[in-house]
Amino acid sequence: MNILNYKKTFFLKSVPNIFDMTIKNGIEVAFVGYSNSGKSSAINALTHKKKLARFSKVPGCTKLINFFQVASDFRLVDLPGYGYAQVSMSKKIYLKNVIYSYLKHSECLKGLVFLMDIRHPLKVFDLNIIDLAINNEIPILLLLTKCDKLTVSDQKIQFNKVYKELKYFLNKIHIHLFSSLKKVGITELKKQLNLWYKKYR
Ligand SMILES: Nc1nc2c(ncn2[C@@H]2O[C@H](COP(=O)(O)OP(=O)(O)OP(=O)(O)O)[C@@H](O)[C@H]2O)c(=O)[nH]1
Ligand SMILES: [Mg+2]
Repeated sequence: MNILNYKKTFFLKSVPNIFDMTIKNGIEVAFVGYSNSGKSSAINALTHKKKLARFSKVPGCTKLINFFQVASDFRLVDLPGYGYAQVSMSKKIYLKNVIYSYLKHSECLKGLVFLMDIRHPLKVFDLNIIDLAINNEIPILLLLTKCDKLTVSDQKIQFNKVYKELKYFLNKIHIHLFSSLKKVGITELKKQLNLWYKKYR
């Protein structure tokens, strides 16, 4: 039975930093990944709303932590993307701190949806965040995004590469192909969110 109706999701609030978030109860699942990896598009695809999480052709657009309410006790969190080349070093460090402090200090975070462009997975900063999440016992759903950009055989090659690299963590990380454009992996994403919600509510 589908316990959550993602179509009912609405924008709740944006904050520059976790310490400005006043709601401290309920369950949160955060979407994290490089700038342009497809976080906002995934939230839009999941909720069947074209512009809920604003997405832009200009990467690096999302600078705030954006909260979306699916149910009174369940929120999706769109974290700022990291690693956008055009951003100054001081801004990069600032964004990294925003993301790290959210991951370390959110009392509501119960799962991480980790988005990586299937063509460029497991970059250094991705690996740092995976480490941080594992050390903080936050389970991860890894989505290899924009899979529509590769042939099926190249998708398999990339999937296997990531699978091998993360083989020691596969009890904590699930990996799926994903495309917001072609609606690949959305059922798996919903299933995982529903599981986390059921487990922690
Ligand atoms: N082909 C294809 N393009 C996609 C897909 N998902 C996102 N995109 C495109 O990739 C670009 C970035 O997508 P966003 O969803 O804004 O990425 P983001 O991770 O939210 O980026 P930041 O907010 O900068 O961190 C946009 O131009 C999207 O249209 C997909 O599944 N397939
Ligand atoms: Mg975004």
